[in-house]
Amino acid sequence: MTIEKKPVMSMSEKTARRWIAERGVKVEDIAELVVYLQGPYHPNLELKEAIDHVEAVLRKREVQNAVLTGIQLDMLAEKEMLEEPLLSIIKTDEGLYGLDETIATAIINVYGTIGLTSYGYIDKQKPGILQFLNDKSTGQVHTFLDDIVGAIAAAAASRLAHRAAHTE
Ligand SMILES: [Ca+2]
Repeated sequence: MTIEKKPVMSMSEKTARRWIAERGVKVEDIAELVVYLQGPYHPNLELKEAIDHVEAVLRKREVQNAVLTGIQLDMLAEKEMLEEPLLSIIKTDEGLYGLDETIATAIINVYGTIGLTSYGYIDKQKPGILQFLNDKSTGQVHTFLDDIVGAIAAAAASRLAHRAAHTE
């Protein structure tokens, strides 16, 4: 009898990955942001390598906690299941709220503060999937998810840059 050994994915990781997908974001979309950030420094960077770094970021418990918390609040706001004044603040993505960015910072900090610059940069440029998440005309609420996606990309970019610096 052979015992098949598979890496066990925790409930947190499974749910975080499922929710990200259900909210319209693919791992490839986040990896494309990593290529956007690191492409200028690593011209041979392929999407597949960027995907590996995104996957590694998603395996971190701190990241899963941030994803679960942020997306949960987005979903509850979308279903109008939060109480005022928080409902309006999150639904309208009020500029001075700021806790969406605080949660994103928790993700970036897993790989040190170096990711902050990248996060700030794509948050301004809003390339690719970030543009979709900021499109208010869909009726969906992505107040937390846009920052979470940007932060996962920035963290994956930091990880990639760090690895590259140690192998070149
Ligand atoms: Ca936001």
